[in-house]
Amino acid sequence: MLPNKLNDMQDKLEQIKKEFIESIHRMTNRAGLEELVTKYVGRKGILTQAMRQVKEIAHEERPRIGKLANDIREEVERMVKTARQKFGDTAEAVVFDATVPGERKNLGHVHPLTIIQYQLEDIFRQMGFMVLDGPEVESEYYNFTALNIPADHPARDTQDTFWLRDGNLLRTHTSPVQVRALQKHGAPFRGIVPGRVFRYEATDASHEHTFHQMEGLMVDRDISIGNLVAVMKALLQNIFNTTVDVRLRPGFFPFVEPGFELDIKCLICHGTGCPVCKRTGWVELIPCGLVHPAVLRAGNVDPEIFSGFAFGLGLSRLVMMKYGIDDIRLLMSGDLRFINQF
Ligand code: FA5
Repeated sequence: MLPNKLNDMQDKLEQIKKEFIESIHRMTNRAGLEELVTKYVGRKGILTQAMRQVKEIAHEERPRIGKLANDIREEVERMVKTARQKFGDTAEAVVFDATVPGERKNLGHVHPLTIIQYQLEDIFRQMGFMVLDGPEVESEYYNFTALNIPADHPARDTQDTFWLRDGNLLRTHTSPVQVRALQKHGAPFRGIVPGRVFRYEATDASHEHTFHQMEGLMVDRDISIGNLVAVMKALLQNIFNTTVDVRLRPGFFPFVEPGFELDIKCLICHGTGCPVCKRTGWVELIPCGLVHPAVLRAGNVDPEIFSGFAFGLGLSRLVMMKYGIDDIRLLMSGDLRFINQF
């Protein structure tokens, strides 16, 4: 081979090396790196082909140029190995680029009913109440009879009931858990029971067939209406963070004596009258009273020793008052335009 051809080959190899080094330094991801590897050391790669031409060089110069080509190839392979480690093992791996805008993940969030339920649970836990659950498919005994509502009692008619074929029913209120809890835990007892209840009734702005209540029960020695009022005040102050107008009036429930209705001034119309408060300016929120001795006895608690108070908060209505929701049916509608406002 002529000397200038020899120099050409040497220059060519040096040039290939220079270009490869520049390219690999600019590389930002694994996929690009693999393309570069194919371009230089693939079967038809630039360096591979140049190495084949080494055979054409004069015999005596071949070892020197051959060594140069091999050295370059080894260096290329070393650099590729280091780059592969940097970009990770898979072809998809990419380098972290802090300037790329983040991907917005569509996370779910807690339903307004659950927000208030959790808030109530916190308030009551601080006052030493346990949080309980109870069955939604309930027996007639726990839903009515144990609560001092015998089969022929007209109070059964005030809670229109979904009866099941087997004689059980969908619980019409959370009160059945009062007796279940006393039977299980005995007295003294403090507990709340948030949960879903069902009534076979026509729906309107403040009535649903499926809605949420939260039962509260405190049984101990010398429990009075004073304890009941103090706990109701703590509940309302914590939820509303401000004073709200309430009124306490007599109410009849066979499982309390005396019984009350605690109403809150409607926070939708501020007392002027609207469909939610049926134009009265007041919303029935927390029926309550002192636990009837018959209920304590059903729970195996001696009414001569213990007394207690109970309440049945209309949780769905509380949520409506808290957030200014003017139709209860929105709560369970599943409409994301509504849900996403919370
Ligand atoms: C009861 O369910 C009694 N168990 C409450 C109770 C417990 C009284 C403990 C005394 C001691 P009432 O049927 O009034 O009572 O319902 C309680 C609350 O649930 C009502 O004040 C109201 O806020 C809510 N409520 C009742 N019916 C519906 C309905 N269809 N849709 C939405 N909320 C309702």
